[in-house]
Amino acid sequence: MDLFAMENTQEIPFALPKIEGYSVEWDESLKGFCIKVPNGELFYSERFFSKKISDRALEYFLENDKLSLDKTNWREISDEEFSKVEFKNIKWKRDSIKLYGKSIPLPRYTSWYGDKGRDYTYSGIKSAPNEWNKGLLYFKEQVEKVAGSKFNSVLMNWYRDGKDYLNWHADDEKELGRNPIIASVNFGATRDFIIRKNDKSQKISIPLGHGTLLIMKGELQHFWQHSVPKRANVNESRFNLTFRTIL
Ligand SMILES: O=C(O)CCC(=O)C(=O)O
Repeated sequence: MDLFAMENTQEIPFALPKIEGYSVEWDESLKGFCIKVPNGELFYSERFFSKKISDRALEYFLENDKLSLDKTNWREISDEEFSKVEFKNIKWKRDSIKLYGKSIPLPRYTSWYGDKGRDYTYSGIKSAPNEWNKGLLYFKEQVEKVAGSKFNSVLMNWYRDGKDYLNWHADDEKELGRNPIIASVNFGATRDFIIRKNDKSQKISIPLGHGTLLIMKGELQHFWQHSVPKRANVNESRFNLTFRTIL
């Protein structure tokens, strides 16, 4: 018996607007909440992955040829030093976006994995996928069982601490199809994942913690945006994996 998994309670750990169009149901077999919001659906499992697996994930993502996992302050490593570190399992990189003719580095590291040929473009950055590895395939297979969908790619985000963030956007690129199912897996520091209606009339703050799975589906990407805002009190790294299907 996995004692950590039993920490799943049936009390949803975040607030939903108390208005029409919302409903929550605990699914005992999936150990998570099926949530209906206006024009969209979510699935939330707070401790989908055990503590043991989640702790191993943190090591796995950071194993490298130079720096000690627990003693390194990743915020203090310059981009040049970072580019010389060879990570054993994940090919982390710092992308830049073009804004008003200027090249601006993203406030986080990213990495893209997937089936051959499943290139993906977001924020003007075109990424050819790295080849799947054992660890990522393990996570993919676990979330596919719950999502009821097969994924062929994953976008990884590494937020070094609360100063790293992600701006408002929707995952509405045409390669993802009309109503994409997107499975978000999270390890490390808990961060608030905020979703808001496109007209800003409704907002939900969803804590994504060590081992949490969140699935977004239905029409959500057409009617809602999401973001991960800065949090001054967060000093630890957080890793997010969003599994997707590129058509
Ligand atoms: O870090 C997260 O929870 C969100 C990631 C995300 O929305 C994205 O990469 O598009």
